[in-house]
Amino acid sequence: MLKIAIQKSGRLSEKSIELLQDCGLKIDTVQRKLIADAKNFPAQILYLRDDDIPQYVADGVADVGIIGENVMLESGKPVKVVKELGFAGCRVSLAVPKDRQYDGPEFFEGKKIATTYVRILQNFLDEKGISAEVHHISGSVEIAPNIGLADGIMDIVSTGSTLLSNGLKEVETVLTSQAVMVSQPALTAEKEEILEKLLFRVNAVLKAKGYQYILLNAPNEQLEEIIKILPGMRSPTVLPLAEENWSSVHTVIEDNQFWDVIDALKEHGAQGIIIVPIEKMVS
Ligand code: PRT
Ligand code: ZN
Repeated sequence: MLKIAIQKSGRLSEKSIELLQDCGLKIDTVQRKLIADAKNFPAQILYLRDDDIPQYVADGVADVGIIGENVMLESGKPVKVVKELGFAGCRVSLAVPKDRQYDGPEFFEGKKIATTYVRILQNFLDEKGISAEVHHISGSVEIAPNIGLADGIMDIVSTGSTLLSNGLKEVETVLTSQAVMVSQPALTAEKEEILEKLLFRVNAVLKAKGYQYILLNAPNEQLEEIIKILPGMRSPTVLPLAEENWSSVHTVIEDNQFWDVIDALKEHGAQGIIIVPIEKMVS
């Protein structure tokens, strides 16, 4: 049995559940008790606060967990990243009031900085050889400069609108973060085997997310050119159409490549172009 810790409620919860469900795990999402069994996979889901997950995984209460890299690094717990999951992307950045002149990290020498991420901030300051006063705040960090509590802050930034609406500007990206699956460094052979199985499925799901399936009809005399345009995984499938001298071409393309090739495809007479999402991809 593999115990998988995910965030109970917050920015990571829905995506974590969706990922596990896409991997074929049947999870009861209605009740969200502390622990629930997956019905058709040897796993148990633990719903926790994200900040508690590194500790639980390090202690072996959970075997793996899904958290933001920021939370993992801030915890300083001995857990290892087994898979980058590509969602909940954000930056952990330093910001100062927008009218302050900023010429580099030396700005913070002798200044007060408010943050939730004390460890990450201290590591950054040590690396730059800067000594500053670090104030730990657990929420609404962005208001600290306005109420005179700090000269600057370090916080999570996604679109930047929170900083903007508080009259702050982002001046240093200390860390870029995404959701990751972490595990205990020493799993038993049995758990390791279940994790391998899960990771195989996770890879298939994530890989499929970056690709689309394209189908189109092409006049035979243009087939060679059209195939050259399509940046497929291997050579595309070509099937004859009922209409003479026409073929149907199927292949896989990367998510955003479609718009790069559409004009060229049309120029070579491609018609009936269909793009469909791929659910799983195993290569
Ligand atoms: O209750 P629990 O402790 O489990 O959850 P939480 O409140 O600590 O975390 P939650 O659910 O807010 O975030 C979970 C994880 O999502 C974080 O640890 C990050 O890894 C990731 N993440 C991605 C974000 C954001 N984007 C984000 N934008 N976490 C927080 N924010 C907040 C940020 O704190 C700031 O207030 O959004 C604001 C900034 O957003 P912009 O778009 O205005 O820049
Ligand atoms: Zn949290």
